[in-house]
Amino acid sequence: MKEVPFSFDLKAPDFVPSDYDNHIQRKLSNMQGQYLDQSAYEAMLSQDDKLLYQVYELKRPEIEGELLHGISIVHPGKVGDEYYMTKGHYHTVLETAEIYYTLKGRGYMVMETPEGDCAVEELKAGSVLYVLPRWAHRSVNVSADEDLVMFFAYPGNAGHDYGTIETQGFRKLVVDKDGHPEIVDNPRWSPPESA
Ligand code: S6P
Ligand code: ZN
Repeated sequence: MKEVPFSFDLKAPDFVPSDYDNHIQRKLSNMQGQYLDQSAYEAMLSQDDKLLYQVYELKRPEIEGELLHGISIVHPGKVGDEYYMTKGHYHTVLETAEIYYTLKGRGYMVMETPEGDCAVEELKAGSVLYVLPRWAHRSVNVSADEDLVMFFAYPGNAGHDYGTIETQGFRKLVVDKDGHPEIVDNPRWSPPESA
């Protein structure tokens, strides 16, 4: 890990960092139970375990004063009518924010809080999204043929809670309706156990 200030490049067209420590690849098989259309999911998986998104991370100590950062790339595609998306998560330390800068592509960030608020923000090249503390977040690529590429940064101590979303899902889904993205209620959303 670097012990002096450093810089790296993000260059079009793919924006893969010139320097990184960790490359995460999430496939269809990693998204079990996350897509609404389970039979479309099973049918796709029986054909091919497609790569849905990738994350390139630069390693930093996972402590309060540091910023974890890198690039996420969500590929274009759909499972049934639902666009390719990230798993989505809360930060384990709920009171930690995150900032995203969209470098390429078109999509939405689906967000919600444990208190029941939800928000969906558009992502497009050049836009900066500030995810407030307490908001779970999932990015969705709505382009038919282009990657959604974003730079992200968040506090080193944030951690990831995937389990809450795996269990209850997000309140809102982004689906293709006649060739256009539409934000709809998730019919399978279930309230947190404590509610
Ligand atoms: C981490 C940050 C991103 C995501 C990435 C993949 O706090 O929000 O780096 O990890 O977009 O999403 P997910 O939900 O699979 O971690
Ligand atoms: Zn996050």
